[in-house]
Amino acid sequence: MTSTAAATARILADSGIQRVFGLPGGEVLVLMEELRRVGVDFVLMRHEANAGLAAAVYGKLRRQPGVVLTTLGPGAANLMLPMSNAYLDLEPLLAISAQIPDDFPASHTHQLLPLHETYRPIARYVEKITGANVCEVVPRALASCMERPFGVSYLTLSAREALKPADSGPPRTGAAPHAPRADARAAAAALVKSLALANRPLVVIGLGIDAVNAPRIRRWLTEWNLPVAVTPKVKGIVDETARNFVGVAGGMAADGVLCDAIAAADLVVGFGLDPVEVDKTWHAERPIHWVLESPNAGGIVPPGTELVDHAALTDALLEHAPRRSWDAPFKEFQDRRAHMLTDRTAAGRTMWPGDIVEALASVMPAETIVTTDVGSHKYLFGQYWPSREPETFWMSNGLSGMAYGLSAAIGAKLARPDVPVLAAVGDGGFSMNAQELETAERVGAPFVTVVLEDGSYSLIKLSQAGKKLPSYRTEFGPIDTVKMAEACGVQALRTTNPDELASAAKRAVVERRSLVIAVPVDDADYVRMF
Ligand SMILES: Cc1ncc(C[n+]2csc(CCOP(=O)(O)OP(=O)(O)O)c2C)c(N)n1
Repeated sequence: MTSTAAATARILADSGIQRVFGLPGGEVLVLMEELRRVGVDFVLMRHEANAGLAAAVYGKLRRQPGVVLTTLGPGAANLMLPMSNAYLDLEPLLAISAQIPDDFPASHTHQLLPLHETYRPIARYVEKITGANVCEVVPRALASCMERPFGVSYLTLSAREALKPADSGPPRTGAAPHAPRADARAAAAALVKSLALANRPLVVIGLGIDAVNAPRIRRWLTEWNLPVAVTPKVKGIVDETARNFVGVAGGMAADGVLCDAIAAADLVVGFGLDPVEVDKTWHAERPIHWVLESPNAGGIVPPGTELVDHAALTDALLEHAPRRSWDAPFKEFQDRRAHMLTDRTAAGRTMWPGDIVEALASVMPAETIVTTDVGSHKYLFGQYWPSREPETFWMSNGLSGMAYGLSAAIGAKLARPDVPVLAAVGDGGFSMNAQELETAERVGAPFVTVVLEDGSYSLIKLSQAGKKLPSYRTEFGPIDTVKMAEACGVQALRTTNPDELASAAKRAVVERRSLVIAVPVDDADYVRMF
């Protein structure tokens, strides 16, 4: 007899899932044991939210759903953050939790929550695993996560059901039919025609892009010498050190410059552009030539837009020669953007934030995966980290939830063990989940963490000032970052010198070990960048 837990584990293993992230309770121990038996590693983390965030990054990098497993009640409740993040940041996440068995008496209310009802609005597939349906619902949940745009599935399995015999049956994939697609050649011809009329075209690439298409899109942009901006979560899809790169549009530092650039464009091509990342309204006000191959977050397709296969479209575009040439039409905006990083007029006494980015970028290899937490430092790195390769920059942006940076770094390092990983986090976010540094050490996922220490939730403090409110309860007392890291078994140092920052980071990468570098910053320095 195969138990329902064993069948669940077998289906996950047969689907290529090698790791499940989570934090257990008594109700999931049988499933955990079955996972162990089929060779699926359980990545034990110190908070379910962190486990879910790490799982989704791990999964997306491996082109499969990330899987997080929690207990019922409080463990399941802690899934709200990562499931919301995966929902709004379009990351593939299968969340599995325990639940009170259906046949418990109605008087049993301890830890009973309406979990399916709670998560149904953000999970596209919600189901209870039973012995009768396990061979159908687990494959279907996995497949649903991978339907573009990626998203969330949620399954519950009670401890009692886990032990019941599973009906055998060939797993059904439950793959969704493809949405109808426009003719790629016709779509290419229409875009070529629009571009022929444009004096200042700007291609804005967004989260609806598949990284596998990066080489052909880069080739088209280069051959046509087209100005290009990206939204934060696809940083690296184009080489940000290239001449035609205009900047990162979507609420990062220098956003005013990017908004001005978009306003100055006479043609905006939204290549996989998903407004879920944009905290302004230009996407609704500007006419946009949409080039989408899957719906945007929330299943939205702008009226009149036909979906088109990006690979076929770009191949068709490459058959056309540009009908005109553009000579850096956004140079003024590119110069303004660059100036904001280097203009130290009235800089504070601590390390200039721009120097932190430059020092690290000068030593970290191009393939380094950078993760950020949420706050002023995200705006800084999101705009100015010079991403050079696809899938090398990870932030929470659709949701913008703190506690992402370290969790994402763990998921990224486990998915790409040969690539250096750098987490840039604020001292507020760091204190939310620094304990995961111990997880990283224990599971063999070393990375470099830079903690920008300003003693405040600076983005919120700056927002208070912007609203002419007094600074109130946005500053906190010091927790020694170095001691905190050391308490988790990770070496750490504090520096005020960019050269020392660069050489320490480089040494840690060469020696393949974790290092935490605390860098005091003055939050006032951010002001002129935003
Ligand atoms: C979970 C969560 N809680 C609150 C917020 C609101 N918030 C956005 S940025 C920020 C400040 C973060 O402070 P810190 O991590 O020190 O980064 P800094 O802004 O100083 O760079 C806060 C509280 C959020 N985005 N996510």
